[in-house]
Amino acid sequence: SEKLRVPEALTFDDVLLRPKESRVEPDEADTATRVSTNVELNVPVLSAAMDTVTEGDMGIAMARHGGLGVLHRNMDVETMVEEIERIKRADELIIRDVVTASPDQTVREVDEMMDRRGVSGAPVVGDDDEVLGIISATDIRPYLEVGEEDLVSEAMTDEVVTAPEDVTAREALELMYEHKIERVPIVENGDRLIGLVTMQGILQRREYDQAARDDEGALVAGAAVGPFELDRARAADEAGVDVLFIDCAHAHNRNVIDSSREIEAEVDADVVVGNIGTREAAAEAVDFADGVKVGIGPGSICTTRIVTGAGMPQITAVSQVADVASQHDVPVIADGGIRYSGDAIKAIAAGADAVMLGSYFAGTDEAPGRVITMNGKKYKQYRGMGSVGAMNEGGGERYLKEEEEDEEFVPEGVEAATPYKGSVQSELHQLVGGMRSGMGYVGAETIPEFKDRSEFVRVSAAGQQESHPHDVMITDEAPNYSPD
Ligand code: RVP
Repeated sequence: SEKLRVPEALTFDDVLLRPKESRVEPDEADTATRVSTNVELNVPVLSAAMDTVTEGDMGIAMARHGGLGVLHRNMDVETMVEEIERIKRADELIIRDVVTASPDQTVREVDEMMDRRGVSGAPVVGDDDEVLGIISATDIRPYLEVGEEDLVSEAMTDEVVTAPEDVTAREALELMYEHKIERVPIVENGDRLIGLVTMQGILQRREYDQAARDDEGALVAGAAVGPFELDRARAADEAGVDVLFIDCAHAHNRNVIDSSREIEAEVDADVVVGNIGTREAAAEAVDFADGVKVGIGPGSICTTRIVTGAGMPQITAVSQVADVASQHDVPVIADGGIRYSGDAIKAIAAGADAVMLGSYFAGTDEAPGRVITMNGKKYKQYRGMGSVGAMNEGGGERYLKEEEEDEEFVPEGVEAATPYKGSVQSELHQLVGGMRSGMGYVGAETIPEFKDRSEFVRVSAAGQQESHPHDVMITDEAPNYSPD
């Protein structure tokens, strides 16, 4: 029958990268990429918009290491705004939320306050925020025990070196060097305090030389919004989010596309539309979107394909969408199903510009939730946003229509536990390291070159078995491989 003349669709385990002549050492491979038309990353990796994966801590960690965290939307709009601001402020040169002292506090009061707020120095300001001096632990030390009731105005350093708002890190460092100081208050209109630059802050920024930053040097931030959540989209945009992700299990839906268009027209941030998995869906989305996200059912905690019978194996889905999106110069993100670094680089070979992962990062310290112990092993919770637990907390909209909200859920995800993994930094190191090595095997120095140059071979079941360690008993676990 016609109906049974069906096209084949492939996923990660069905293919391997064909090795090619190479002059590229893995550590020379450049992983810079675009996640959306206007936002660049230094590593092509995103953490999933899931309530057991990405909140502010993960967002900060991902951006510091060159990628992007996408905040989930199972939090109210105000909380999301705070989390976006937290990411944007994390590595700012100028601290805006400055801890200040007043001249008529006692030394003891200021000492306690600095302790409580975790700072080792504070500008001293008058009633109109004019800078009168600066007080640090060094100024306070001689007053301990004997002069604790003396006033700040006496103990502070009153010759203060300040700088204007447009100071660069280099200029601030020069001032600090010249005057042997560690803090420079930032002032406007002569002496009104508006911020503070610290030596500690500058050194911290320097540590993250791979960080993904916006034009002003702040970390990049991403956030998910429901396809009909115009208010959330506006609020996140105003808070300074760089990329908004329209978060929908099946974005190739008339209402979702129309509403996404409206959101795109209203915000300054880039808008990525997803998820999709076919050429036709891509053709609709690339018409207005700054990026498209691919994945119908590949997620580790996803039961969409089982429950609904619909889906698209991920390598085929990515390559179909990429065929269309590349003609419009719209970046593609491969979302879901990535277990190993090899899967991630295969997704890029299939045409993705970046990959999004949930389970890979859910067990790290930076993911929300606490560590649980079962049978002497450590785990963290990881659940689908279409699971009963997540939907009860507000994520349901991704998987069902609004009018169904009061009814019993038909979930499309499960709730699970995933091994505890420690810091996300070492996970990213393995993930990106493996991807670079993959670029080396294909002889490509950059992501665009790799997308062009890579070719797949088809793998049989026997070939697949050969790929994994076989006929041995693994004695020591590798940091980047565990048998499923
Ligand atoms: P994985 O990395 O395989 O764990 O997949 C993560 C992705 O799975 C998410 O980015 C999202 O697209 C998808 N997801 C999230 N919740 C569910 C679900 O409940 N079905 N699916």
